[in-house]
Amino acid sequence: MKTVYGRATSSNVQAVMWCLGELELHADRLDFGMDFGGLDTAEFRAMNPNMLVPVLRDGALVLWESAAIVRYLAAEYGNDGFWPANLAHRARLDMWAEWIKTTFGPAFNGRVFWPLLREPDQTRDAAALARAVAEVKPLAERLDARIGRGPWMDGETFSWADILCGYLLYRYFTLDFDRADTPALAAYYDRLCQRPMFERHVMVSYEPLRVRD
Ligand SMILES: N[C@@H](CCC(=O)N[C@@H](CS)C(=O)NCC(=O)O)C(=O)O
Repeated sequence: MKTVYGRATSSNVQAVMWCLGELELHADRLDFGMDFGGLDTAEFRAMNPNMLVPVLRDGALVLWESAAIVRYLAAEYGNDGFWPANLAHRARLDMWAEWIKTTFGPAFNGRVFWPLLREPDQTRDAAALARAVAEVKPLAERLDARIGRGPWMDGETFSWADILCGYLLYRYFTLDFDRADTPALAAYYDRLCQRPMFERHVMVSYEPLRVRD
């Protein structure tokens, strides 16, 4: 019995739900966070003292941090293609997953996506946003070069690394901002869009998150 605590509009919840879907694992997802609330309770804090989603409950095991959850699911339930047993092989993929989480994610999601969506035009720091947009470009170009012909991060095999590298790309490619020219990344995103579990769990409208002027 698996439960995911977290609203469907959270990109981190989306990564976990997408991973569960790819592994054909069922989980009940409960709406927690933002307008749904529920994070500042003793019960929730006992699961995640950070009061953030997602949280996964898998039997007696309770986990937070989306990337850690995805790695757990991949290791516990994935085959050798989804979660390569060879450590060096896996680490070469994992460094990109980590780079997305620590470098690309904060640069795009933190400094471009959220200001564009949540800060009213009148109060948004336009210069900071322009700098952030410029800073994302070389990062996207780096990812574009890494993906190359793909089709997946691990060549012919779709793996957990595609989830951790791909979960922000719906936002990245649908948000109205000045993107770098990245044909390989765009083709990779198109391939992700063909995956039913990406469509179901990641291609979720972020309009409910927008603050209107
Ligand atoms: N590093 C954490 C970040 C978790 C996080 O920031 N979660 C956000 C949603 S994406 C959250 O809980 N925000 C508060 C809310 O939704 O009310 C992870 O990857 O799980």
